[in-house]
Amino acid sequence: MKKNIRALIFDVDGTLSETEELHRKAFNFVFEEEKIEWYWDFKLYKKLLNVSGGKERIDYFQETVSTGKKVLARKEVEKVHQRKTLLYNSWVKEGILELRPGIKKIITMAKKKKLILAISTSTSFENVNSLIRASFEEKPEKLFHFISTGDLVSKKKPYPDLYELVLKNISVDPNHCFALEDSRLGLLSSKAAKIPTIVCPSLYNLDDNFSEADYILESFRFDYLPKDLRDNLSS
Ligand code: XBP
Ligand code: MG
Repeated sequence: MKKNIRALIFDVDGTLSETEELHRKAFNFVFEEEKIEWYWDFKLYKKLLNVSGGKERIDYFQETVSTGKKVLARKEVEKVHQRKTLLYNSWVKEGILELRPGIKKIITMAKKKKLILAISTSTSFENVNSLIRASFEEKPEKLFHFISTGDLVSKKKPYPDLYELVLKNISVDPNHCFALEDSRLGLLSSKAAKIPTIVCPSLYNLDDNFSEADYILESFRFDYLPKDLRDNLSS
């Protein structure tokens, strides 16, 4: 029997768009500006992505990966992260990022079918806003019924809080939703909220373990989507 899908819940970083290289560039830019002697290369950043949220990532780096000594106090972490967010947003507004192939079509078709669309992301509303405006020329609130962002919860992914906040606000049974994710932390978060999840790994997550996923895709392009989702989008 065809699954009746009422809502699609999108992760942002790595799912809507391959954003992490731009986040990394922004972090490194600020470290250099502030004369902090850190440089996060691809390999190191991959490890740091085990922690979601930019500020949490800086803390994890200084407490665990780096010397184990805190170089930056809380206030300085806040300052670095604020500047990083400003830079990141200025680049996103210039149109540097593209949506991942297939994403625009899913969103456009789902809108036509009057499915409920929502967002669940560890990043900030500010970052979501710039990406959506640059990609759709629309306010995110016009496309998405509810936008669950890292600033609204105390526990980001892999905890279920961001997804549970979406479910509470859209009032849809998780079995009638699909979460779309790109990473193991994201998958653990959506599954902890009992939401069937489609994973299409992003650049940094190609070799992650996605055994709990309901579907693992090579691409978000229409032809690669699970039949249940294709049927709901087109019938
Ligand atoms: C991924 C993240 C984010 C970004 C940085 O979020 O962990 O932390 O790397 O974001 P998701 P901030 O996949 O849930 O969208 O620096 O704004 O915290
Ligand atoms: Mg992600």
